[in-house]
Order: sequence, then structure tokens, then C-alpha cells
Amino acid sequence: MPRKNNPVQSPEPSPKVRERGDTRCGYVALIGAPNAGKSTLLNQLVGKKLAIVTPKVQTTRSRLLGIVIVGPAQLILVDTPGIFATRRRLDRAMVAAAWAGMADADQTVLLVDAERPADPDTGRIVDRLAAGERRAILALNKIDLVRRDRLLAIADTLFRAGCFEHVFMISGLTGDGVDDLKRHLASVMPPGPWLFPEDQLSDAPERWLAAEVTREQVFLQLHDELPYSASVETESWEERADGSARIDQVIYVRRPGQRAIVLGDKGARIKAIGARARAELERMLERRIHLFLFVKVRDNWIEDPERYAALGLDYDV
Ligand SMILES: Nc1nc2c(ncn2[C@@H]2O[C@H](COP(=O)(O)OP(=O)(O)OP(=O)(O)O)[C@@H](O)[C@H]2O)c(=O)[nH]1
Ligand SMILES: [Mg+2]
Repeated sequence: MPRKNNPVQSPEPSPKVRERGDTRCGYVALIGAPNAGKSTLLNQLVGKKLAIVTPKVQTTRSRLLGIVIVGPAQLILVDTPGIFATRRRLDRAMVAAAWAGMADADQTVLLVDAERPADPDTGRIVDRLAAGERRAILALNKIDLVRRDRLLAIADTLFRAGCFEHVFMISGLTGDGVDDLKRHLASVMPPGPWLFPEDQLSDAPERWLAAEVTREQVFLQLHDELPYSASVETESWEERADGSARIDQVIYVRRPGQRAIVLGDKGARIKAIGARARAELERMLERRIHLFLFVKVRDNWIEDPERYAALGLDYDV
């Protein structure tokens, strides 16, 4: 049974190379415009779904570590929120978290959606990398959607910015090209001891991952500004004698009208969100889950320092 605060355990034992003292270990930041496919790639690299993924922009709100062992190397992957031109405090905090994820990393992978290579957000990130003389790896993503000759032209144009030392053409979704990227990252990690136990896949507590699973359904099942006005917190987690767990979560929204939408006609929407989230949780945690969702209005959550701390974000940026 998984331990409560040390979430998902690796399915396979990794090689016992630590005793030999020839290990490598380092941080790899995955950065890019919203929707570039950072979280999809993190999940593909780790081989397990940790980060939530939706077709909507700005799905990821704070940094998440995914840990994977490749031969003698432990890669600590940092999924970050998309980087974009910001307005709200929450946006600023998300983007600050993304840049901070890169500042501490040994390697940076910039993901570019090959269908949208001229995206202005991507342009701004490339400019900032070039201005700061940061070297990065370019991962041209979603190659399953774009013709090969077009990919070469895109890579060529981006490469001229002068801040990329390697380019990989990948599909985070199908896994195409991801093994090459993984092997390359492993080979350039600095020598050193592994920083996490070899069976650990993430730094995120299960309570937080469980809240993310529900937030993913909020993003998938609700539209317009609602997903961006909502946050989810796990309030309680009760282990049951039969091996199952009862999880109570609150979906916070900003206005009573939004609460009504989340509940839906005769509670149909919240029921559907709960059903899908519960199924996902059971798959992720490999056990029976009883999920209870509550919807509360907290008008000012988006300006409340305590909520930022709960989300793992800095308030004052
Ligand atoms: N066809 C295709 N779709 C992809 C690929 N990678 C990601 N996607 C899709 O792109 C959308 C966004 O993926 P995410 O992984 O959530 O993107 P992200 O960069 O983490 O987005 P934010 O967290 O919002 O910044 C989802 O619908 C994914 O299924 C890919 O290689 N090919
Ligand atoms: Mg993401």
C-alpha cells in the first residue's frame, strides 16, 4: 500500500549502481508556452501519469517534480506552468514559478508546439533565454501533427536564436523521440549521488496530486472563465480498515453563480466531475476511493496569501 505522503512508487526496481559511486543526478526544467505539452512530456518521461493534462491553456499552476532513473542517472524533471504575458496575480505567480524552476536546473528543455512555432509567448521565452545567455535544449513537440520538412524548417529558424545546443523532435503524446531525449539528458547530468530514494516518482504529496486530479476534471468539464476561477484542495483523507480511503475535497469558486454551474442541474455536473475524478484516483493510487466533493464560494481566494501557500506559489511576485 502506498505511503501517505510519499506518493507513487516506481513499479520496477532500478539498478543498484549507487554502491559503485558512479551515479549522476540533476534537475531538468521543462519550460514553454502554455499548452506546449510540458506536462504530457513529464508523464511520458516518468512513465506514469503524475501531472494533469488538458487541451486548455494554463492547466499547470505550480512546479511539480517527476523523478526517473536512466541507468546510473537520476533525472529530476521539473514541470512548470506555461510562460505567458501576465495580468492577474495568479498568472504572475505561475510564471514566476516557471522561471524559478529553470533558475535552479542543470538543464533546461524548451518545448515548442510544432503546430504553433511562431507563438508570441514562445518568442518571448527564446528572447529571454538569449538575453540571459542561458543554453537550452529545444524539444520540438507534437511532431505527430506536422510534416517532416516543415519540422526541419521550424527547427532551423528557432536555432538561429543562438541559445540552443541540441534539438530533439518529439511527440510527448505518442512517445516518439522521447527515449533519445531521455538518454541525452541522462548523459549530461552532473556526477553526484541521487537526491531521492530510487522508488520515488514525485515530490508531491498524495493529497495534492488527488486535488489536481479533480482540478483536471474541472478543466475538462467546465468552460470559459470557470476553470481559471476555481481551485481544489483536499480537506481530509481517511484510511479505511478495508484498504480503501475516503477523500474529502473542496472546489473553491469565486462567485455564487459559478457554484451553481459547478453543481449543475440537480447536481449532475458535480456528480460527473466526482465520478471521473474517482476513477482516475483509483487508477493512480491502485485502491478503492470514496470521493466527496464540496463546492464553496471564496470570493477572494485569488488574492488570498494562504491559498497561494497551499498551491505552492509565491504571493509576492
Ligand atoms: N498531438 C499531440 N498532442 C499533444 C502532444 N503533447 C501534448 N499534447 C496535447 O496538448 C495539450 C496540452 O498538453 P499539456 O501537457 O497539458 O501542455 P502544458 O504545456 O503542460 O500546458 P500548461 O500546463 O497549460 O502550460 C493536451 O491536449 C495534450 O494532449 C503531442 O506530442 N502530440
Ligand atoms: Mg502543464
